[in-house]
Amino acid sequence: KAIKVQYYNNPMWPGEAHSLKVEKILYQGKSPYQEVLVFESSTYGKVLVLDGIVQLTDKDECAYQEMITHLPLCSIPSPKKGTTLQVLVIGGGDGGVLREISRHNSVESIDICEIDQLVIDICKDFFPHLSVGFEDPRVQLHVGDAVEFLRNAPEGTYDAIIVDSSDPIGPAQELVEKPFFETIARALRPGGVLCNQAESMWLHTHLIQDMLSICRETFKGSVRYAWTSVPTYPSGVIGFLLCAKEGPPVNFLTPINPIEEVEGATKAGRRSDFIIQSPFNCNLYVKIVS
Ligand code: AAT
Repeated sequence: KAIKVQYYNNPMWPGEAHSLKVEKILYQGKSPYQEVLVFESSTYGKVLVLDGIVQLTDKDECAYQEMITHLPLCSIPSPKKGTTLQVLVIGGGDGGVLREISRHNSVESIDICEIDQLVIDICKDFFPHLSVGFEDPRVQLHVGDAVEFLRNAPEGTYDAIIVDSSDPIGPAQELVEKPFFETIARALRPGGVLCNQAESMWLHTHLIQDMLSICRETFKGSVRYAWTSVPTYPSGVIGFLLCAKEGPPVNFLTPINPIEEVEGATKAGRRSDFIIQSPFNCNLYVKIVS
């Protein structure tokens, strides 16, 4: 039996589809926001699907979670003394990004704003090696819409904001629009950084170009596009928009803040050693528009 995910009637990838062989359907349900499906695949382990789109699989989640987390966190200077960095995660209800942030001991607090309680609960049942991220005592969970959360966030608070959100059809629609980026810039402290899930350069060139120009207007520091390979995402590639707010300069090209393991923080996490060893050594940065 095969399950059709990322089917070809989706305007995000017209004319393309992706199939995974299903061993067993483990959960099927509906929240007020989206359809939630978990199945055991024959080659990628368990798979989380929202509204027919793969969000993560056991086998390749590491590449995505590590890149979206360590690209921004390794790009900001480590505080001279103590743990002072304030980080915000948007989306990411599976907990994988929290798991990766928890490896940085320069981080003092981690807010997460996820819209869908069902995603959080289901991942606790089926993806414990990701939801382990919620066990970090620095994590503060806010269940709600990120647009609303950021509108009310105090100005100049966060050192890093990571937008681990779904594609812009459904509850994440407003998360690619200019007003959203403006509220992010407002919530960052000078020199603070944003890392935003930014789709595939093979499929979404226009969306990426629009996001890049919005970000170049909104963030006066550097704005870069990076990508990594995630075989179960459409076209096998996913990108990230990296933006720095005006302030102490950030260039995103050289890692300056190491990943200092926090004792016992993520023991249950599974990681891809090869990426962790040198997140910036591979040819990550692709300039899409000049
Ligand atoms: N780390 C797994 C990858 C994801 S999960 C995206 C999460 O964003 C989902 O849990 C979804 O419920 C949440 N989300 C969507 N809209 C909002 C919103 N407005 N406010 C807060 N959270 C939201 C992303 C996979 C990317 C797939 C690329 N094709």
